[in-house]
Amino acid sequence: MFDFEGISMTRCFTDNWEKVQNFQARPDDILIATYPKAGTTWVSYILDLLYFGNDDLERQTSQPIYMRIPFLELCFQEFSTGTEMADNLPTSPRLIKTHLPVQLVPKSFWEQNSRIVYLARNAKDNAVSYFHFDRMNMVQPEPGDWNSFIQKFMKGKNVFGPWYDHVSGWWEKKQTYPNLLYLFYEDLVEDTGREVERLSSFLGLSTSVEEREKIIKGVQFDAMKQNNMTNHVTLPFMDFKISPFMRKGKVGDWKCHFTVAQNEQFDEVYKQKMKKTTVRFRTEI
Ligand code: PPS
Repeated sequence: MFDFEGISMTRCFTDNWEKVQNFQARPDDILIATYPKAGTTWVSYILDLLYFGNDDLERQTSQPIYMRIPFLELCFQEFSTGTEMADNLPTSPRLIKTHLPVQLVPKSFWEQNSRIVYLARNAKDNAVSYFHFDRMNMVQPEPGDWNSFIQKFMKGKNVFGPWYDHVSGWWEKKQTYPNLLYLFYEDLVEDTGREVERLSSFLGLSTSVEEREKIIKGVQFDAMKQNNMTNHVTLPFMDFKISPFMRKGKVGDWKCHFTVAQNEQFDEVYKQKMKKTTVRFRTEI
């Protein structure tokens, strides 16, 4: 890990930087932006089904979600780069994933006024999920034990930088960029149907009740965990014996990880780091 444009990064996300910065977005592109482990795959699959669920069976049964929705800044070994994959996408719209903080998003997305869906998750559950991901993903830095990991998280030294700045930076952007929908993981868990409706309406899609019901069923945690196109089992650098990608999918799992002392320290740091923003999270529902 090293400092890159003010945030911690690894080479997987910076080696293709010139092409990322110069990426040519289109007006109908939809950018899915998240801090890592906020529920990217979940909202990606919902969007994929909303647009392409009815008309392309092959897409749904033989293309893993990470092939359908390129990860813009990814540049890793023999895989095509995120920008190449996005440039070669045959679909309209193109759905594109990023974990970049708002200030590093290629400027063409703003110039083209592309629609952006940002999904945020409360810091405690996000940290727990990130910890287990770093344990099982051989490409990510070693997380150390849980206590070292949250110390690092509070200092903002994870890949893609501080959670605090990420969620608040995108929240501020929403105030001036109307084509940005800011969603919360906790709301998705609480009422997936309501959030699917919000998404459809933001995207100007008219979906029937039957279609929405089918989507809601397909994107439930257990369904996505069983679905090899969404559960990432096809990725060779993830060790599912250590932890599955579709791990728990819950709000409040942090309670099984934080000690009382860690929780108090976390709350104190949180208050400081988040004092200037109006974005509010629920750590339980
Ligand atoms: S990544 O690697 O950054 O793209 O990971 P990401 O997809 O953002 O986050 C993975 C976490 O999202 C949970 N998830 C879900 N929760 C509830 N319902 C559904 N359908 C769902 N799909 C994915 C996944 O389980 C990870 O969270 P944890 O807490 O680790 O289980």
